[in-house]
Formats: sequence, C-alpha cells, structure tokens
Amino acid sequence: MMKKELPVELALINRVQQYLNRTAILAEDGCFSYQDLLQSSGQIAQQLLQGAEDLKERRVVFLLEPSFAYVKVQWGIWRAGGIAVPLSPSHPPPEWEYIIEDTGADIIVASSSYLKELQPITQKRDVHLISDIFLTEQSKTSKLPQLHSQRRAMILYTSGTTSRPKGVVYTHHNIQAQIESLVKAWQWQRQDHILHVLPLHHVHGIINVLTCALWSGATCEMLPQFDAKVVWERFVQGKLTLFMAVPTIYSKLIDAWEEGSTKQRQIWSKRCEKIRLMVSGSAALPIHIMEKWHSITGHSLLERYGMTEIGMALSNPLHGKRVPRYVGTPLPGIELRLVTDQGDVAAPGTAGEIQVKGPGVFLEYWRRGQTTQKAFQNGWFQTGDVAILENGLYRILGRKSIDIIKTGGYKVSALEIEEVLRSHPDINECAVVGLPDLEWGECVALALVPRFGQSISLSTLREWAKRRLAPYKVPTRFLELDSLPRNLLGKVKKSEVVKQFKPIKLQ
Ligand code: MCA
Ligand code: AMP
Repeated sequence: MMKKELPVELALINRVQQYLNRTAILAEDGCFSYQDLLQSSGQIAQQLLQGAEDLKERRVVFLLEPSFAYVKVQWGIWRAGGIAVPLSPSHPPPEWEYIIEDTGADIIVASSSYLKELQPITQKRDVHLISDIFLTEQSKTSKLPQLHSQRRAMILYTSGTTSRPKGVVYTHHNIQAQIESLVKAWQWQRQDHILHVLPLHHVHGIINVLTCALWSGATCEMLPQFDAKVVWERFVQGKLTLFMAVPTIYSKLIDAWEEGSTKQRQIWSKRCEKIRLMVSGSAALPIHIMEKWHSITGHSLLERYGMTEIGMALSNPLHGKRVPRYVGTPLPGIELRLVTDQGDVAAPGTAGEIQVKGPGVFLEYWRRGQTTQKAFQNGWFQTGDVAILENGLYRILGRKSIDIIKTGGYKVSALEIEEVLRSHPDINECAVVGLPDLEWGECVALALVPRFGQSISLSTLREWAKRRLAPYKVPTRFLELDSLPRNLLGKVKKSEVVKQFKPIKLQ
C-alpha cells in the first residue's frame, strides 16, 4: 500500500519551526540558527526557481566545501522541488563531469574556488553555473512549491560491480525514514552537538551526521576537512555529545594521541568522558582499533553497518553490550534476511547474503532501470555483503565481489580504476585488487604489464591517475608483471594477483 503523501514541508522543513532560535550550524563561514537556515534556503530556492513554480525534479549539482553554504544550498534545492546532487571538492574535474553528464543536470551551484575548473565543463554541456557569491539575499520570498514525500530528492554516486559509478536516487520519504530510524535508535535530542568531519557526498556524512542533527534541532559543527589534532582540540572544548567516523579516522586519531605529550594525552582522554556516543561505520572496525580507542577514551565504539542504497541497516545497541566484530541487530524499520548461495533463507549460524527491505531503501539507480531491477529479489535489495547470525547478533564476513574495495571508508570499484588506467599509453594490461591495510582497511593495489620496452614508476603513474580519479581510488601499491594470471576462459584470476603482492605485516 502506498504511504499517504505528506507535503515535505511537514517533515524536515516544518520541524524547524520548533527550534528557530537554536544553533543549527557552526562552521568556518559562521554560526547560524535554524531561523537563518530557513530564511537563506528559502531565498536560494527562489533564486533557483527564477520565477517558475517548481523545479519539477530538475537535477541541481552543487560543489561546496563543508559549510553553512552547503546546507542552505541543499535545502534550497529541495525546497524548490529539485533533486540535489552533491559533488566532492576532493575529486578531479573528470569525475565531476561524469556526474554532471549522467544526471543531465542543467544547473550547478559552486563555490567561487571551483569556477575556473568547472567552466570548460559547463560551456561544453550548456549548464547554468551559479557561483555561491551570487546567491543573493533577496528580501521578498514568495510561495514555494508544495512537495510530496514520494518525490525524488537526492542522487548520490556509488561505485559497484559496474565499471562506472551509479546514481542512487532517494525520495524525501526514503531520507526521512533513514533519519527516523537512527534518531530513534541512537536517541538524538535537541541538546546534542555533533562534530562533522566526513565528506558530504555520501550517506554517512549527509544523513547520519548532518541531517539527523538538523531533524533533531541539534547543533552540527563542521570542520572544512578532517584533521586529527583539530578533532582532539574540539573534544577538549567539551561541547560535543556525539561523534561519528570511519575506522581510518579513529586510527588516525589514535596515531595523533600517541604523538601527543603525556599532559596533552591526559587532557584529551579525560574530556572524551563528556561525549555520550561515538559511532564507527562504513567499513569493518578492526578489534585493535576498538580496544585501543576504549583504552584511551573509555568509549566502546558503537559499530553499525550500512550501504548507500539502504542507509543504515544493523547497529549495536545504544545501551547494552557492544560486541566486537559484530554489527548488532536490525535498526527500527529495517527488515533483513540472509540468503544462501542456493537461494534459501539462511538459518542462524549459516552464512548468507544480506538482503534488506524498508522505507529507507532507495528508489532506483538513476536512468538504469534494468540494473535497478536486477538489484532486487522479490522486493529485497541484494547488498552483495555476506554475514552470519550468531547468538542473535550479525557478523559481516565480507563481500561477494572481489572487485569492490573499501578503503578509508570509501567504496571503490576495481573495474572503474582498471578502465581509467588502461587508457595510460604505457600500460598494456592491468588488474586492480584490494589488499589488507592497517590504516586504510584495504588499499588499492595495481598489477600491470607495461607496453613493450616501457618502464613505469609508481609516482609518475599516481600523478597521472590523480588528474583522472578521486585521490582514494589512486593505487598505492604497485607490481610489474610479465603477464596477468588468467583462467582457461582468459579471465584474470584476481585471487592469484593478490597472492603475488608481498604481504605486509598487519600487527
Ligand atoms: C587518501 N590517501 C590515501 C587514501 N585516501 N591513500 C591510501 N588509501 C586511501 N584510501 C592519500 C592521498 O592520496 C594523500 O596522499 C594523503 O592520503 C592525504 O589525502 P587526504 O584526502 O587529505 O586524506 P585524509 O584527509 O587523511 O583522508 C582520510 C579520511 C578520508 C579522512 C579517512 O578517507 C575520509 O574522509 N573517509 C571517509 C569516507 C566516508 O565517509 N565514507 C562513507 C561512505 P598524497 O599526499 O601522497 O597525495 S557511505 C558508506 O560507506 C555507507 C553508507 C556507510 O555504511 O556509512
Ligand atoms: P557504500 O556503498 O560506500 O555505501 O559502502 C557500503 C559498504 O560498506 C557495505 O556494502 C559494506 O561492504 C561496507 N560496510 C559498511 N559498514 C560496515 C561495517 N560496519 N562492517 C563491514 N563492512 C561495512
């Protein structure tokens, strides 16, 4: 049965009426109340509309640093009836161009620092480019469109088992369901104050941290980028009640703590007592990080499991024992099952693929009807992750595809990287694999066969790749081979490729 459609204003935007004078965002561009957010996003909506009544799901790409500007533009797009598509400032222009082209966006809002790099793309594609400095504060705001929650709200790009990233489409209703589930499970309150250090083109940073905070009337303090020392200083200020990050960030915080003086360490550790909850997710949390973090801060990290297509699905409890290596039980509103390779629902103690149903599950892959269809089995989304249920708790065992790598909390596709690297003039053939890595979880490793007589160095290849790929997709380990190991059908045997790399001691 279709859920009764409510105007979006009643959900996220209307809630703000309860908190008008509270601080919503603290960032480098200032301190802003919910009233400011409501007013500025309304004005931006008006400017995007240019006299039209409704953007009617036009895609609006925006490229802004973590700031109040990011939030007001995101809300402005939503309030004008557009689909918000965030780009990452850390990506090189070819990655932006791919998303602009794939979404068919015809408006881009960008911070002035990216205009020069964006102009060739916007000219080629006839896209209207608006610099954030031209987002004027108009005094008059007229009526904004009434939206319904089943309308498309956002597209986020995710890498997978296809060579190019796919756009994951959420309706306002999907976003609301994801938020409500987490707000309930982790008991978000208006008194909460969270430090935001994550990228703003993925679910973890956008939904779990930013939008859950704003839904709850809490304060979201944004850093322009992650910096371990700055994070420790913010912990010391004593205002924070929540912190959420990926395991690599906790690893980097531990390194910074170990480099601190004895006195500094004591202060840093002591002030963490005030924080009520620290969450880890987006990749498996290694036990050594969980234990070390507990020993220096007294916090047992709450590990949870999620995916771009479904939001968050499993979580350890807010109150109660958080068991290392386990990701707990389904979050509110989530239906979850494990399915064996034979297609049966797995009994407890038997491994199976995680499949999920729920109101937070995405609507579709943008303009990829067949891929969307294939991703579901009788209404269940097939995650490609394998897990087991033991003593009532889920434990993630790994992924079905060797071509998906998780590095620093980012999902990257080996196939996508190979496709780009194959266009290098000195590479004859190549294979990309993920290798276990103490700091990054996995690192991107490249085995290549050079063209006859050519010799390639890792550093020059990295420079070349950085102009075409996001920094976290650029290989950090490198191996030259005479030929790639292949099976009888000519397919590269990736498990053999992995074995050819010299193992690195993990602890
Ligand atoms: C960057 N570098 C890397 C990697 N990333 N090297 C190896 N592996 C990597 N993955 C290199 C850069 O090339 C550069 O090297 C140097 O490290 C510094 O780069 P920078 O970008 O400044 O790194 P950083 O700021 O230290 O980044 C680390 C980070 C970042 C903060 C952990 O990776 C991050 O924000 N990760 C979070 C990702 C996230 O939010 N994922 C959620 C996806 P050089 O100087 O030589 O060039 S959503 C999801 O997964 C689901 C829904 C879920 O469950 O949450
Ligand atoms: P993304 O597509 O970037 O949203 O990444 C989602 C993927 O991250 C999932 O499919 C899992 O493979 C992985 N993931 C997220 N949280 C965890 C976790 N707690 N433990 C293990 N893997 C995780």
